[in-house]
This record gives sequence, structure tokens and C-alpha cells, in this order.
Amino acid sequence: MKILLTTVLSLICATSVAAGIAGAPPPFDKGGVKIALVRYLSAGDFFEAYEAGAEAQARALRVDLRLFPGRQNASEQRSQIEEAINLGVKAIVIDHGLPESLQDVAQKALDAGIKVIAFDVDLNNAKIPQVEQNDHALARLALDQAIKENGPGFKAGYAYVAGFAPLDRRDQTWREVKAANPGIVERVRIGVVNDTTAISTADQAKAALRAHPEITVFFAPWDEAARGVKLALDELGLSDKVKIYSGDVSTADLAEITAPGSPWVATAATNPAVVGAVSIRAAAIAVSGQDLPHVIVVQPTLLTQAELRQGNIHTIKQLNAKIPSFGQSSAATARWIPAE
Ligand code: SR1
Repeated sequence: MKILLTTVLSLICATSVAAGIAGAPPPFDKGGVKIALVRYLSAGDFFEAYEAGAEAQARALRVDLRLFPGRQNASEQRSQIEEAINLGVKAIVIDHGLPESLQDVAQKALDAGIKVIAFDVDLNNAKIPQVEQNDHALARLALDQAIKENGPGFKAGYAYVAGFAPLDRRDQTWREVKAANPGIVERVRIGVVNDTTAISTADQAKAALRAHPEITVFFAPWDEAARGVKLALDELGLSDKVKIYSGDVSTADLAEITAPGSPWVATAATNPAVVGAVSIRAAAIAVSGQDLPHVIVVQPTLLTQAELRQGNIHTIKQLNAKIPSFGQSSAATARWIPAE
């Protein structure tokens, strides 16, 4: 019975991707277009929501989306791109990764006539459009809020790992903000990227906060890191002494931010599902032969604890309804592309 059901379900899926979209340019008018999403990281709220958004947009486009999960393994990501090339995909979305291990294999895909879109990894190639979240604005929104609430002078902790394009861009803004406000002093820097970033960050943050009791602000511009700092503050009983300013948001984050006594007071974020959808739309537009800007931007929104509590907002769905510019993006759209 289970086998029969699975077979029927796969037939339904195959039929719907094979159907094509009336009025769409080739090859989308015929359906069955294969697009690969090759990732460097898959664990964490942002990456899960990004994938869900990419899948929803692919379904709406009747695209046969091939997903390659990220395990922070540069050579595996390279092999996955080779595999996607051999599968005969029409486009590859490369999501994060280390530029030096991807540039030649991305060029190999282009040489094979495959369109390539990069999300949050700078492949330094004029033929590869780049999707990003305006990371400078994202960091600026969070830091302006920190200055508004704490004044232009405070001792800060900072969570950062170099080598990831979005974090590097947010770091440029952090450096600019410190240079413009000499009273803001970075007392400690922590950072880790792994499958359990929040827990690993919590361990580092506990040591950092014990060593630097003068810290009153923590800038953690990735929600996994912010969750780790919050865990540390809760465990050390310091939640009323230090405020967290972050990047990113998820339904789980909203619960942490709005919880009574939470030190996580603001985040600047896009809806990651929207970013996933934009990445797939960009790939589809490239395959259709239409023009794309070189940089495709999804703009972030500042979300403060006070406004979230006041608006009784607890889920991403509620945020989408409350802030239309958060729930959708006009980036990489075309008349023939259905909404996800
Ligand atoms: C390790 S890089 C983490 C960031 O990637 C995405 O841009 C998310 O915004 C997240 O903060």
C-alpha cells in the first residue's frame, strides 16, 4: 500500500513539473526544467527557511529542483556542482561556500551552457549574478538601533567568522560604526560556524562574558549566534545587563526575542523564504534568456522587541501580513513567473 501511494505521489509530482506554464518563454512553456540548488550550509533556521522558499518557488514554476545539502565541506560542494552539471540542469544556484574552491567549477558550468546564480558567495565573475540581503544595510539597521538605545558609547561583544560574504559585509559596517563612534569599544570577539552554532557560540559567549563583565551590548549579526549569546546570558543570570542586536529572524527567534526579560532586543532581517524564492526566480529568468542585474538585492527590515511585543507578533506568517515588504520581494520577477 505504502509503495503504491509513493508511486502515485511521484507520478503526480512528475506530471506537475512536466506540464509547463502557458505563456512562459521556452523552456518553461514545456515544463520539466531542471535546476540545482547546491549549498554549503543547511543547518539552522535561516537555511531551512531559505530551502523551503526555494522549493515553493520551484513548484510554482514547475521546475524539477535538485537539492544538494550543505555539510560545510568545500570539496563535497565542488563534487555536487560537477554532479549537477552531469545531470543536465539548466541552472545552478550556489548558496554560500568558499569562493576559492568554487570559482573554477562554476566557470565549468558556464562553459557547459548552464546559468549560474550565487547567493551569499562572491564568485567574482561578471557572468554570475549575485543574490544578497543588503548586508551593509542590515548591520546598519541593527547598530543604529543599538546606538539609539545605548548611546554612542558602550563596551561590546561581537560574534563574527571571517570568510562568509554576508558576515564580511556586515563586519565592514561594524568597523565603520566603530570608527565613527570612538566610544563604542569591541572588548571581545567570538565566532563559530558548525551544525550546532548556537550551542557552540553559547560556550564561547559564557567564557567571554565572564572575562568581560563591562560588556553591555552584544552584536551578533547571525541569528544562530544571537541565540547562543542569549543562552549564555540566561545561564549566567546576566539577561538584564547585556542587550543583543542581531541579524536574521525565524518563528523560533521571535519567541526568544519577545519572551519576558529577553536580552535580545532587536534584529534586522529579511524573510529567508523570500530570499530562497528570489534565488530560484533569478535562475529561471537567466534560463529564459532575459536580463538580470548583476546584484539582486532583498532588503532587510528592522524588528524591535518593543514593536513585536506591541504588535503581538509571534510567527513569520504574522510578520508577512504585518509588513508586506518583508513577506515579498519584487527582486527577480517576471510577468510569466507565478508567485510561490
Ligand atoms: C555563516 S553565514 C550566515 C548568514 O548567512 C545568511 O546570509 C544569513 O543571513 C546568515 O546570517
